[in-house]
Amino acid sequence: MSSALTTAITYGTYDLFHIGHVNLFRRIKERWDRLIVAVSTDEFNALKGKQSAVPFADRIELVRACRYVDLAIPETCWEQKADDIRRHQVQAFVMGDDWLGKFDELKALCEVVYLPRTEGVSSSELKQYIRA
Ligand code: C2G
Repeated sequence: MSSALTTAITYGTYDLFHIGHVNLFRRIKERWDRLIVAVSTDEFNALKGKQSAVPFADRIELVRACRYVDLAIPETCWEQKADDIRRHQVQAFVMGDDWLGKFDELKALCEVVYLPRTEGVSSSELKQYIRA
């Protein structure tokens, strides 16, 4: 009896798509069968106080181009996570551990996992390097 496919979901801006993002996606796919990635729109980024260098239309296409990603959807607000988890029948909500504990309320709906960030790289560090 084959077990049903498992699905994980993660959320982010993914500005200047880099190895830290790819490491996260790859490690998620080592544990779950499908990965859904919700990419913050430019409007939601403004709510998060973030100005991304790369526009949403390109950021979501770059995420879609990643071999570990099965589906990419827009993230338009903080509150959509519970609906996304139900709609996509998600088994795990996964984030890097800079968010440790911040989404534990979702444990009522699915497994909540925080994975170690990749050290030494971030979109903001890349921006500073490019500006230098
Ligand atoms: N990340 C990582 N290692 C890095 C940089 C980022 O593992 N060196 C992870 C973060 O922990 C996060 C994801 O990559 O899980 C996306 O990071 P950002 O694009 O910075 O997204 P963020 O601003 O954290 O938005 O509703 C949740 C928000 O949309 C998260």
